[in-house]
Amino acid sequence: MSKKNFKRYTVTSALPYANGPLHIGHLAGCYIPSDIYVRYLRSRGRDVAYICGSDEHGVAITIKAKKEGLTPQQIVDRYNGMMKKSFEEFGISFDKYSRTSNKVHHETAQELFKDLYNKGEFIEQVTEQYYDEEAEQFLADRYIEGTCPVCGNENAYGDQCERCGSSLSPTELINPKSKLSGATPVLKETKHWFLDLARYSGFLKKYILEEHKDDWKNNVLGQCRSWLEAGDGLQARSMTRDMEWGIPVPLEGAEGKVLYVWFDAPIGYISATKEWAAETDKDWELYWKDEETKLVHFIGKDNIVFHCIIFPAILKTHGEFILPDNVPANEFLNLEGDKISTSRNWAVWLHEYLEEFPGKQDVLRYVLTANAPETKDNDFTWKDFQARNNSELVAIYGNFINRAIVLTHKYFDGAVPAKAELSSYDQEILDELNSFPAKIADSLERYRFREALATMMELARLGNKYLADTEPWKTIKTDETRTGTILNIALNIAANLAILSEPFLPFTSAKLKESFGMEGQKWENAGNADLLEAGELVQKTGLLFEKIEDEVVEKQIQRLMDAKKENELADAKAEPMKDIISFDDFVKLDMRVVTVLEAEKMPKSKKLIKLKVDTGLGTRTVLSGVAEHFEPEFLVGKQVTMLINLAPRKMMGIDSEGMILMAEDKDGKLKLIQPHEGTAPGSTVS
Ligand code: B3M
Ligand code: ZN
Repeated sequence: MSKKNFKRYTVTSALPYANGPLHIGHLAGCYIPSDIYVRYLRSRGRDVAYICGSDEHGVAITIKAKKEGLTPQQIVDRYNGMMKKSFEEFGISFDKYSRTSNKVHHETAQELFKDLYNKGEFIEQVTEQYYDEEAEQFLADRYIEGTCPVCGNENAYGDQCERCGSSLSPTELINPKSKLSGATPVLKETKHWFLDLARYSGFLKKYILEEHKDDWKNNVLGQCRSWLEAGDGLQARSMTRDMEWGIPVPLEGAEGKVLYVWFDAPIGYISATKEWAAETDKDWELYWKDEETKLVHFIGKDNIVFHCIIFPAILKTHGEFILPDNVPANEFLNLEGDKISTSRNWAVWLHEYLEEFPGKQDVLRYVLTANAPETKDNDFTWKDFQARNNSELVAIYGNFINRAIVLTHKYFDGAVPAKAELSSYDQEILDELNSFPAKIADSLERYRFREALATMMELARLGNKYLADTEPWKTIKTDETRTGTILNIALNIAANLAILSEPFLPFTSAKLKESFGMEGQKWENAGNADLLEAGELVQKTGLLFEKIEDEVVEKQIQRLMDAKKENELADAKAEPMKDIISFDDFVKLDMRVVTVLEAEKMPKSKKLIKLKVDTGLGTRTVLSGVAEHFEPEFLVGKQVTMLINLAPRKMMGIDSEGMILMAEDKDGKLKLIQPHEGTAPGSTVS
């Protein structure tokens, strides 16, 4: 069970690889939930360090660099800047967004590695690892792809299958292929340092399966259990790699080797905290070593094993660090029924979203929270986005607040009217209002963000219902005092929303707080109808949310359909079609069935066979590049197709008078094109 009251919080969210722009899957996976949690904690006056940064090492980066013909440094510089900007634009309120290429981080990771080394925690082992003979390089992790032995996914990585979440070692893959050259890799010996995870299994079982069995999420416990209770136990994992890009292994005899990215990345949380502390005059150690600090890691489900097994094992072995109190991992968000994929452009990119929907960050934050993949994979659809905007944010939240403010301006010149005698219905509403902060807080403390958001919206619904039931637009005709009471209560419900919706809708909350002149108000102030005092002026907010029309979302859907079409083309098994030609062009080709009379290999040529063929118009000599596919004897007597009016070409001193046509499949295998039964040489083909 999570203990007691904590004095401070260290909250992290997974360090995204700096190898591409951010999309909605990132936001929904761990950045929005952590930001909601942290904003809530701050509103409660808690001491928080909210830490993140770019993960700049590992094969994900070097592969991207290779693809673009840039250096890894150029890649991480580009995407670190882009990601940082997107986070800021969406209000993800990190206290520190750092980078794992920073010096502090290199030093911190090396120190921790050294510490484990000195304690004898590593098994130093020469093992056989996959090596690409064409690229002359060992193939770490994602440089190898193959079929997952667990679920059959043909594109599993050497370290992990993204489809079923299994953690793999490269030699487990069926049909391994090098991502560098496409070649089948060979095994070659190399020395590495392995963390013997089996040593920690007793401690990990107690820490996770006993101490946290009641407060960690089921999806997280489930994965941990399958690891910790696996028949063959936890396998030793290498914490080093043969690569150039990364943090050098700080040992003698380890030249050309770097720390495994999953060794150094979580340590990035610590390094970033050090940087933040130095900038703000805090003591970083309190945030990582004091038992009264609550450490919470927000991640996606593909990162569970690293945060729940490997990183705690490292922290525990070091001895001075606290362990994560919780690791609230989300499942995956899909998009319109398909897995989000960067390479297939099947994503909603954050920077593109803002171009299409400027100023609508809160709408996306809202939809991604309402539909968060908290307990199972979930689907983002543009129709759902539109529906939630129009029928929830506009029709409920926005409508309520707008009515309260507009009516106050209409009847009371924008000044909060006084409350007079309360009806029993008013009292009921106020009692209900009073219960909201604790209800929402309770959900948030248990990482149930959808539930918390739904409860916040219940309050907006309550406000709407209150206005509908009390009808101030009618009472104003007869009873101004009563109308004043109603609007006072309605405005105070709106003011409560300004506080209680802040974690979810920070931009909207800021506008509201400004309208109400309540900038400093925090969670503790909420729950009552005394937030706004009689006589205070409230400003009009303008439209908080506006309706999204069909054309707008249809355009987005169309964009995705275009991407799908492009993917289908790229996936097609055959070569893409060449440019269209005219019929006149076509009839210029004179193709005939010919019979092979003689065939012999050309001396000194690997590829060429010299053929003598009967074209029906006479015999001809043709050189054909098929020696690697057919034996000359095989060809003799065969009928094949030939282009007979191709201008003669001289090859190796011989005139080749035409071209034998062949079918070639994607793997480059050649097949003869033959009539299905014997036909006279010289028969035309058209
Ligand atoms: N960069 C994995 C990922 O982006 C990795 C997370 C590191 S958290 C320490 O999925
Ligand atoms: Zn799998």
